[in-house]
Amino acid sequence: MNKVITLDNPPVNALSFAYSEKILKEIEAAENDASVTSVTITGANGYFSAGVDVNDFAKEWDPSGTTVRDIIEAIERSGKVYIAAIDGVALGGALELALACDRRVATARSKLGLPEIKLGLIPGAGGTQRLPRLIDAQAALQMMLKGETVSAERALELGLIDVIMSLSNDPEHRAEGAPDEGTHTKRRVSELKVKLPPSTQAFALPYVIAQAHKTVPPEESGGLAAHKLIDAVQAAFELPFSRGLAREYRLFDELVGSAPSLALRHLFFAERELSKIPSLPPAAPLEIKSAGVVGGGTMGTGIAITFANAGIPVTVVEPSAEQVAKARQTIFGMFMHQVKRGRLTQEEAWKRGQSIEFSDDYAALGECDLVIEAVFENMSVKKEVFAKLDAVVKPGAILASNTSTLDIDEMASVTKRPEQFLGLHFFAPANIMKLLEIVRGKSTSAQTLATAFKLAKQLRKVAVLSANAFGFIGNRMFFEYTREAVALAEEGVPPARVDAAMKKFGMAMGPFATFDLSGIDVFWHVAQGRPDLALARTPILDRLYEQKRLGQKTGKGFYTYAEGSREAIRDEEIEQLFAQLAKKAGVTQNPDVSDAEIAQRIVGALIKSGEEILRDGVALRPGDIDIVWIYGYGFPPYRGGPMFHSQQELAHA
Ligand code: T1G
Repeated sequence: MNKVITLDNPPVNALSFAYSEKILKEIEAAENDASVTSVTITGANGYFSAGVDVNDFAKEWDPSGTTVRDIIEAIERSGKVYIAAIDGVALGGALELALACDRRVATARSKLGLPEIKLGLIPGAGGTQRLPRLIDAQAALQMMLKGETVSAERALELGLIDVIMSLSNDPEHRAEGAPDEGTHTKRRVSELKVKLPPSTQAFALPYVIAQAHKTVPPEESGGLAAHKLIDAVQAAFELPFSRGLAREYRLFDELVGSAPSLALRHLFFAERELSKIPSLPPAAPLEIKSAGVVGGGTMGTGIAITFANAGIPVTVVEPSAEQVAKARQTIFGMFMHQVKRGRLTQEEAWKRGQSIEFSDDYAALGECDLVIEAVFENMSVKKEVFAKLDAVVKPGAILASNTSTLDIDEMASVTKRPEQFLGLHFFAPANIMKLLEIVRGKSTSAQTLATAFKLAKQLRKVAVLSANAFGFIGNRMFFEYTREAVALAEEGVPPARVDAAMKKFGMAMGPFATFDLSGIDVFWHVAQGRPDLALARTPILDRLYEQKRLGQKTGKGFYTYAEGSREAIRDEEIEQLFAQLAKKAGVTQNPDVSDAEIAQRIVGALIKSGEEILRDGVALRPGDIDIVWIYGYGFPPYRGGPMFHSQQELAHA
C-alpha cells in the first residue's frame, strides 16, 4: 500500500524544527507499518515546501532537535520506496528531501531550486552531494551558485525529476497515477556516481574547481558562501557520499553564524515586511488595467516600458508631435536593445511595443486607471500638469508623481482628489531598477496605498513606503552620503580614491561616479531649491555647472569620459579645482586618510541620516531603509544595508 505524507505548515510548508519532528514521526509510523510498501511525500497550500524555516536559524540550535536532515536520513535508511509528488515550489531543504526520494514527479507549474546562497548559506541537507550525482555536475554547481529556480520543464530536461504530470488537487490522492515503473525498487541518488559532463575527464576536476573559484567574488566581498559551496561540490567529486555529506554539514554550519548570512537573512525578512503598514486600515486594492505617463524623457519612457513588460497597456503623452515621435523612438530603441541582448524575442518586443500608445493630447488619458507624471523636476511645471490631468482623467483614477524630491501634498493641492494622489518614485533606468518608493501624502487613502503596493508586485518592483518629506528616504540619505564624499575631496583625497575605497567597501559604484551617471545638473537644480542642504553649500557643484562639466552626458564631470565610453578617467583638473576651493575656504588637508576611514566616514554619514529619517517617521523601519539602499543605491547585500551594518558594528564594537 502507498501511504501519503502531506507537508502542511502554512503559509509555505516551511520545515521548521517543530514541524520536521512531526513529519519524522509520520515517516517512522510508515516505516513500522508492514503494509506500507511505498510512501508519497507531497505538499498542501499550493506549495511542496519553501524549505527549512529560516526563522529557526535565529534560534539557539538544539543538537537533539529534529531537522530535515533527520527526515532525509530516515528515508535514506528505509527499504521502502519514496516518491516526491511536487506541486508548486520545492526549494532548499524541501528539494533536498525530494532528492533523497527514489522518484520525483512534478506538475507543470512547479518550480525547483536550491537558493540557499541567496541567504549566504549552502544547501545543508545533502543537496551539494546528491544534486551533482543526479544531474550534470556543472549544471548542478551553476544552479546552486546562482541560487536559481528551474521550471518543471527544465527540471525534466536536467533529469532532476522523472516525469511532469497533473496531480490531484487533493494531496491525499497524489499517489494515484504515480509512474508504477520501478515503484518497487529503491533508487538512492546517493549511490549514483557524480555526473561529469562528457567533455570533462576526471583528471580535469582540479582545474574545473579552480576555475569555479575564479568566477565568484572574494570571500570578504560577498563570496564566502560561494567558495564554501564549491568546496562542498569538490567533496562530491572526490569523496564517498557519507564523507562528502559530513564535509557539507561542516561547511554549512560554518556559514549559519557568518556575518554575510545574518545580513542576507535580515534582508529576506525585511523585504517581506515592507507592505505591512502598521496603523493602515485594511483596504481592497483597485485593479490597474490601464496606465498613462506624462513625459517621454528618460524616466517616462522607462516607466512606460515597465508597464508594458507587466502586460498593462500604457499611454505616453508629450506636449508636441516632435516630442511624441522622440519618445516613441526611444522606447522602440530600448526594446530593440533587449532583443539584441537576447532578453526578448522580436515577437515579444513587438507585442509589448504595440501595448504602448502615444499622444500629444491629455484627453487620451481620460480612461486610465492610473496616471504618472514624469516631467521636469520643477514644482510649478508639475502643478500645471496635475491641474490639467485632474480635469480630464476619470474620477476614480489615481494620480501619481515620479518626483524624486518635491512636496507631494503641494502637487495634490491643485487636484480635487488628494486621497487618490501619491508619489511613485521610480529609479533610473526605471525598467531595470527594482526599487520603487511609494510616497504617502497627508490625504492619501489606505485604498490608494494598497493599490500601489499591489501594482508594485505586478510591475515586479520592491516597494518601500516613505512619508512625504524632502528627498523621501533614498535621496535624502544620498545627499548626506555625497556631502561627506565631497568633504573628503576638499580635504585633498582624490575623488578616484574615494570611489575606490567605497567600491572596496562593496558599493556597486563610488559616489563621484554616481554623480556623473545621474548628472551634476540634477544635483545643482536640487541644491538651488534647497540652500539648507549641506551639499548645496559646497562650491564645487556651482563651478562644475558653470563649466558645463555635467558628467557622462557632457563627457566631463568629476571624471573625464572618452567619446561614447562610460569608463571614468581620473582627471587631475578636478583635484586642482578642489584644492583651490579648499585653500580659499581654509579647509585643513588630510589626504592620507585610509580607505577604511573613508568608508567609515561616508557610511557613517549615511547611517546618521538614516537615524534622522527614522526619528522623523519618514521610514517605518530600519529594514525599509536597508532595502532602499540595497535595491536603489548599490549597497552591498552581504552587509545587510546601512542600518543593519551599523547595528552589527555596534554589536561587535
Ligand atoms: N522560512 C520561513 N518563512 C518563510 C520561508 C522560509 N523558508 N519562505 C517563505 N516564508 C514566509 C515569508 O516570510 C512570508 O511570511 C510568507 O512565507 C510568504 O512568503 C538545509 C537551510 C517560497 C517562493 O530560500 O523564496 O532550506 O511575511 O511573501 O512571494 O539546505 O518566500 O507572510 O509573514 O515570499 O509567494 C531555502 C525562501 C531555505 C525560499 C514564496 N528556501 N522563500 O514567495 O510569498 S534554507 C528559500 C521564497 C534551507 C537547507 C537550507 C519565497 C517563496 P509573511 P512570500 P511568495
